Amino acid sequence: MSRHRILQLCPLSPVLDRSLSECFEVQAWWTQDDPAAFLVAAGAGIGGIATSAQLGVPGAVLDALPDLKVISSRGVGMDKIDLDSARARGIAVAGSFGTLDDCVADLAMSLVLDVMRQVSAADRYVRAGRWTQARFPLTTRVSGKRLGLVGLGQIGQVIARRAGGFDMEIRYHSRRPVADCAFMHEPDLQALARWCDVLVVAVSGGAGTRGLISAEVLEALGPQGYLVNIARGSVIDETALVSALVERRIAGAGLDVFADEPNVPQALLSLDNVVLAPHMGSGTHETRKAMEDLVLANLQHFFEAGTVLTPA
Ligand code: 8YV
Repeated sequence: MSRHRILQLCPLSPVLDRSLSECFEVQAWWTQDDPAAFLVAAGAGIGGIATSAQLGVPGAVLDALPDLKVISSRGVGMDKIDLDSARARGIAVAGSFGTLDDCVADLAMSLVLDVMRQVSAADRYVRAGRWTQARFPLTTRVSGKRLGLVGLGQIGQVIARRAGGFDMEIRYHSRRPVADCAFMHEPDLQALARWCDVLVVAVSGGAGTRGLISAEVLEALGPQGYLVNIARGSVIDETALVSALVERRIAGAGLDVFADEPNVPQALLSLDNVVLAPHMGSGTHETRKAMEDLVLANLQHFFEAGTVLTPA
């Protein structure tokens, strides 16, 4: 029996790459000398795509695959996949939903703790031998403070649970209030920023949230307020954020995501009130394995049963 042909857009992991090639006839898009010519010559008959949230599916690839039926992505961010076009063509789209919420929420809390208690800065202080000269300056208490969540989806809800363990008071902003939710919904994002001690961004990326954390929101957060972003760089007006941090118009930021990854604004590198992480929210052995297992399982389930297990 001939195997289903899938297009793999990027290397995923040695184990997953091998499993995909064992189960399907895989065409490796990223190894093609002329990817556009390859799609013209070999695009027909390709029924599936394996990709990652970071890469998504470029529009030109989607357009060049007339027989595409399923996209399976490693990750939950769908901001680089044109879901409307996929839906219009009846293409099933799957993400790694349900696998990474804990680890991303853990990292969000790490950044909250680090930027407010200055753990990374203190580590640099000790290593530089500065403790022998002077005591480390006082930091900011986390327990019992006010945490404002931008987005209360699956990851946001786990962050809220974690923050509850630190006796934090929680309010959230989203387009619509979440049903049966104990936390107060704040329809005005600037009001949430004014209210909270730390604003944690956990909303989906994409056109609908681009620049949501604007200069005005940062101004409302104010010189005592901290910002943490584990969502997408695009959600924040990064130019406004950099000047707010440089000029200390907000207290600090913990950032796992950036507008132009892996490039981080140069001005942030020398600031001690900023914690910088290399988009590693889901990056644990356990979670990446679960995500990768699901990339394969979604494709297999689709070709056997016509549906994906974790649809977008
Ligand atoms: C990963 C992510 O960094 O799930 C997402 O949307 O951004 C992260 O989990 C990455 O996309 C894994 O491929």
